[in-house]
Amino acid sequence: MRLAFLGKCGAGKTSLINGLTGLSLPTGNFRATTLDVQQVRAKLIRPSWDPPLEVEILDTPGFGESLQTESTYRQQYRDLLPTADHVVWVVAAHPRVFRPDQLALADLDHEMRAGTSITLAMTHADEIGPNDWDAGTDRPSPGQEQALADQAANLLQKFSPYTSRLSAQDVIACSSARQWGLDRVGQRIRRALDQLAGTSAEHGGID
Ligand SMILES: Nc1nc2c(ncn2[C@@H]2O[C@H](COP(=O)(O)OP(=O)(O)OP(=O)(O)O)[C@@H](O)[C@H]2O)c(=O)[nH]1
Ligand SMILES: [Mg+2]
Repeated sequence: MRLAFLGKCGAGKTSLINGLTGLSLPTGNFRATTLDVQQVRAKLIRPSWDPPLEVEILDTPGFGESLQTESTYRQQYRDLLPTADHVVWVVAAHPRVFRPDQLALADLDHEMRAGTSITLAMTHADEIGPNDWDAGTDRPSPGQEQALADQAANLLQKFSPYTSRLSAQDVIACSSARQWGLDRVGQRIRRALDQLAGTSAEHGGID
């Protein structure tokens, strides 16, 4: 099974891959970091599943970084998307600008195969307003929980005109920095792959 991770530059694609697999692919703090498509075989360690599911992962350079990189990257996405069994679209929860995602999705949705579904991973959940992560329980504060629910609905509304592959259950909030919500992302991916493989088995736990 082949998973393609797409999203805006710096959205947290590589960090999420690392969190789901235990890999240590390079991430960057301020500058575009994944500059070429990276293809790696890895085991999904979230949620824990015996035996662990081995998948092929395509990490991609982020769109929206610059006018100079845009057309090259778009062509790379067009080339790889027909080969993907599932797409993890990574979007940071806190910014308010989704035009680059809309443009990319409008351009790329028809490149995906008919049976390919999308997980919308809403990363950086720890940074959404009111930015008061509950350090005691290591999870979003009640205010952040509300903001994440609102933002999930907002994202669904923003993305839905450009794809019919998304419903409310496909939008999953998570934080790679806090290792929160990653089991739910893994669970959603596995459900999609199970469906593709023609099984309805449910596996693993949810954090
Ligand atoms: N607070 C917080 N920081 C995160 C999270 N996910 C990623 N980051 C940080 O965001 C920055 C960018 O993360 P990357 O994983 O490199 O993002 P990317 O989408 O792969 O970036 P490109 O490869 O440049 O497109 C890094 O400093 C990460 O540590 C998160 O959930 N919460
Ligand atoms: Mg990256």
